[in-house]
Amino acid sequence: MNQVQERESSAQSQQQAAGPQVRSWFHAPTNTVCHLVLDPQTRHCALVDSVLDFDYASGRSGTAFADTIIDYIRSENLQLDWLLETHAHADHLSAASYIRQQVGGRIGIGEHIRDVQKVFGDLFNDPAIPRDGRPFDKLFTDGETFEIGELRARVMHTPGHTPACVVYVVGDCAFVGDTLFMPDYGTARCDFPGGDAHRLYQSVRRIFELPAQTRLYMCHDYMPGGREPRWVCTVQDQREANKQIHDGIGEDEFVAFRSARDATLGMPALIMPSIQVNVRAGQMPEPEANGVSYLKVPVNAV
Ligand SMILES: N[C@@H](CCC(=O)N[C@@H](CS)C(=O)NCC(=O)O)C(=O)O
Ligand SMILES: [Fe+2]
Repeated sequence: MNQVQERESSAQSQQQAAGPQVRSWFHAPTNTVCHLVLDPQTRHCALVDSVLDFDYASGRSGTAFADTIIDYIRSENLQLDWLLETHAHADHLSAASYIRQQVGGRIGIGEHIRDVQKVFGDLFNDPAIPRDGRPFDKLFTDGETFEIGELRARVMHTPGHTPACVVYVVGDCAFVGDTLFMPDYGTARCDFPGGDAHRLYQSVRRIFELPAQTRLYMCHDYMPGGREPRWVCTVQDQREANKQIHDGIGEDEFVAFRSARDATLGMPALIMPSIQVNVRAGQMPEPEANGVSYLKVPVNAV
């Protein structure tokens, strides 16, 4: 479970001096990609979708993957302004709270996380799960802008995979979370609570309206056909070649495909711990009287 792979984004060499620089780390156990976006002028940066190692069988969490990124931030003397979450992930635990504790930064997520907290607070019958957006530091609205050093970032609300999903557009880069995956894999599932394939289609069409050369950074790669992990391509690449949602595919065709595929998918292995931790911005539930923190499993409720 603690296998860590680190790769520099192949697109880094293509970047212009003044624009954002991106470095990415691939977390092999959950197929998740964590991206650091950096303003080279000021050395301020933001980290998108960090991962905490977690072995469900033993209930043990680990920080090896996060520590690799923390070491990089420290060794490069970077100032981490933001820990950005594209959504409340259902397949891995966020390391945002741990990383904030180590190197600072504010944890941001889309404002509709409140709805997700309510759904899962009710499912887990846990009054300790907040419903008001705490303990996130910042809830972003659609179209809101913010700074990473001198880089301007913009938030797009892109529901479909979950109701709270957002994309972060930073200069000529966009961190698309679980909307699109690489063109040879397709799109994210829409069968989680509050998911909606029609809304995902509309969200992807909004992403496709970004300039054609915008570099899109994926949150996951499932390495179809056993190829090497890949996580960046352009809007044009997606519009031309995404096998599930390229420009030639209409909404009804996409929704029919997505619904049929979703009906075949099992739940992610880590969905139960992930949801309980991620609606708390990556914090474990408060320890009980014996000092141990517990995660629940709702029996026959999902
Ligand atoms: N087998 C994986 C499943 C991961 C999964 O369901 N990924 C979601 C994103 S959180 C997805 O959209 N998958 C798309 C698909 O497989 O079509 C696990 O257990 O973690
Ligand atoms: Fe997801």
